[in-house]
Amino acid sequence: MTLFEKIAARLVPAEILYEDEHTFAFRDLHPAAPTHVLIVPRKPIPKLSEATDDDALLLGRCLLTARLVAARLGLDEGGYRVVINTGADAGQSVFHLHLHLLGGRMLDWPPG
Ligand code: DGP
Repeated sequence: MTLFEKIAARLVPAEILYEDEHTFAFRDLHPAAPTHVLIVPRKPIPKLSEATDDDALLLGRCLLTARLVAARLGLDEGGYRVVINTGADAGQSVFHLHLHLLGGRMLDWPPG
Protein backbone atom coordinates (compact mmCIF):
# COMPACT_ATOMS: atom_id res chain seq x y z
CA MET A 1 0.00 0.00 0.00
CA THR A 2 1.16 3.53 -0.62
CA LEU A 3 1.26 6.04 2.24
CA PHE A 4 -1.81 7.74 0.82
CA GLU A 5 -3.71 4.46 0.54
CA LYS A 6 -2.92 3.96 4.23
CA ILE A 7 -4.33 7.42 4.98
CA ALA A 8 -7.51 6.58 3.05
CA ALA A 9 -7.77 3.32 4.99
CA ARG A 10 -7.29 5.19 8.31
CA LEU A 11 -4.10 3.23 8.98
CA VAL A 12 -2.16 6.51 9.08
CA PRO A 13 -3.87 9.50 10.73
CA ALA A 14 -4.64 12.61 8.69
CA GLU A 15 -7.29 15.32 8.62
CA ILE A 16 -9.43 14.02 5.79
CA LEU A 17 -11.61 16.80 4.38
CA TYR A 18 -13.35 15.06 1.50
CA GLU A 19 -13.92 11.58 0.08
CA ASP A 20 -15.85 10.10 -2.79
CA GLU A 21 -15.72 6.88 -4.76
CA HIS A 22 -12.75 7.99 -6.85
CA THR A 23 -10.80 10.62 -4.88
CA PHE A 24 -10.04 11.84 -1.37
CA ALA A 25 -8.46 14.94 0.12
CA PHE A 26 -6.63 15.67 3.36
CA ARG A 27 -4.43 18.38 4.86
CA ASP A 28 -0.72 18.21 4.11
CA LEU A 29 1.43 17.33 7.13
CA HIS A 30 3.91 20.11 6.25
CA PRO A 31 1.77 22.98 4.98
CA ALA A 32 3.45 25.38 2.55
CA ALA A 33 0.54 27.84 2.75
CA PRO A 34 -2.27 28.60 5.23
CA THR A 35 -4.39 26.13 3.26
CA HIS A 36 -2.49 23.14 1.85
CA VAL A 37 -4.56 20.11 0.91
CA LEU A 38 -3.60 17.03 -1.08
CA ILE A 39 -6.12 15.61 -3.55
CA VAL A 40 -5.50 11.98 -4.36
CA PRO A 41 -7.10 9.47 -6.74
CA ARG A 42 -7.88 6.19 -4.98
CA LYS A 43 -6.14 4.42 -7.86
CA PRO A 44 -2.43 4.48 -6.93
CA ILE A 45 -0.97 5.87 -10.17
CA PRO A 46 2.66 6.45 -9.10
CA LYS A 47 3.13 9.72 -10.97
CA LEU A 48 1.62 11.83 -13.71
CA SER A 49 4.13 10.58 -16.26
CA GLU A 50 2.71 7.07 -15.76
CA ALA A 51 -0.94 8.05 -16.25
CA THR A 52 -2.60 6.74 -19.41
CA ASP A 53 -5.55 7.66 -21.59
CA ASP A 54 -7.60 5.32 -19.39
CA ASP A 55 -7.00 7.74 -16.52
CA ALA A 56 -8.45 10.76 -18.33
CA LEU A 57 -11.75 10.77 -16.45
CA LEU A 58 -10.04 10.16 -13.12
CA LEU A 59 -7.60 13.03 -13.67
CA GLY A 60 -10.55 15.29 -14.43
CA ARG A 61 -12.27 14.12 -11.25
CA CYS A 62 -9.15 15.09 -9.27
CA LEU A 63 -9.34 18.63 -10.62
CA LEU A 64 -13.03 18.84 -9.78
CA THR A 65 -12.34 17.59 -6.25
CA ALA A 66 -9.71 20.33 -5.94
CA ARG A 67 -12.29 22.87 -7.11
CA LEU A 68 -14.89 21.60 -4.62
CA VAL A 69 -12.50 21.52 -1.65
CA ALA A 70 -11.18 24.98 -2.52
CA ALA A 71 -14.72 26.37 -2.62
CA ARG A 72 -15.62 24.72 0.68
CA LEU A 73 -12.51 26.19 2.30
CA GLY A 74 -13.40 29.68 1.08
CA LEU A 75 -10.58 30.04 -1.45
CA ASP A 76 -12.64 31.05 -4.48
CA GLU A 77 -12.48 34.79 -3.87
CA GLY A 78 -8.77 35.07 -3.11
CA GLY A 79 -7.71 32.34 -5.50
CA TYR A 80 -5.53 29.30 -5.16
CA ARG A 81 -2.96 27.15 -6.94
CA VAL A 82 -3.10 23.47 -7.92
CA VAL A 83 0.26 21.76 -8.45
CA ILE A 84 1.42 18.26 -9.37
CA ASN A 85 5.04 17.42 -8.63
CA THR A 86 6.23 14.68 -10.97
CA GLY A 87 9.53 12.93 -10.50
CA ALA A 88 12.86 13.83 -8.95
CA ASP A 89 13.41 17.29 -10.44
CA ALA A 90 10.02 18.43 -9.18
CA GLY A 91 10.72 17.04 -5.71
CA GLN A 92 8.02 14.38 -5.73
CA SER A 93 8.43 12.42 -2.51
CA VAL A 94 5.29 10.26 -2.36
CA PHE A 95 4.81 8.07 -5.41
CA HIS A 96 1.05 8.04 -5.46
CA LEU A 97 -0.16 10.78 -7.81
CA HIS A 98 -1.56 13.78 -5.94
CA LEU A 99 -2.53 17.40 -6.49
CA HIS A 100 -1.41 20.07 -4.05
CA LEU A 101 -4.11 22.68 -3.40
CA LEU A 102 -2.46 25.81 -1.99
CA GLY A 103 -4.10 29.04 -0.91
CA GLY A 104 -4.65 31.58 1.82
CA ARG A 105 -1.69 33.80 0.94
CA MET A 106 -0.15 35.50 -2.08
CA LEU A 107 1.78 32.77 -3.90
CA ASP A 108 5.07 33.51 -5.65
CA TRP A 109 5.61 32.81 -9.34
CA PRO A 110 7.67 31.14 -10.63
CA PRO A 111 7.86 28.63 -7.77
CA GLY A 112 11.29 27.75 -6.46
P1 DGP B 1 5.28 15.60 -3.10
O1 DGP B 1 6.58 16.20 -2.68
O2 DGP B 1 4.63 16.36 -4.27
O3 DGP B 1 5.39 14.12 -3.35
O4 DGP B 1 4.29 15.84 -1.86
C1 DGP B 1 4.11 14.93 -0.84
C2 DGP B 1 3.42 15.66 0.28
O5 DGP B 1 2.93 14.70 1.20
C3 DGP B 1 4.33 16.59 1.08
O6 DGP B 1 3.91 17.96 0.89
C4 DGP B 1 4.14 16.18 2.53
C5 DGP B 1 2.94 15.27 2.48
N1 DGP B 1 3.01 14.17 3.42
C6 DGP B 1 4.01 13.27 3.51
N2 DGP B 1 3.74 12.37 4.47
C7 DGP B 1 2.51 12.72 4.96
C8 DGP B 1 1.67 12.17 5.98
O7 DGP B 1 1.96 11.16 6.62
N3 DGP B 1 0.50 12.81 6.22
C9 DGP B 1 0.11 13.92 5.52
N4 DGP B 1 -1.06 14.48 5.85
N5 DGP B 1 0.87 14.45 4.55
C10 DGP B 1 2.06 13.87 4.29
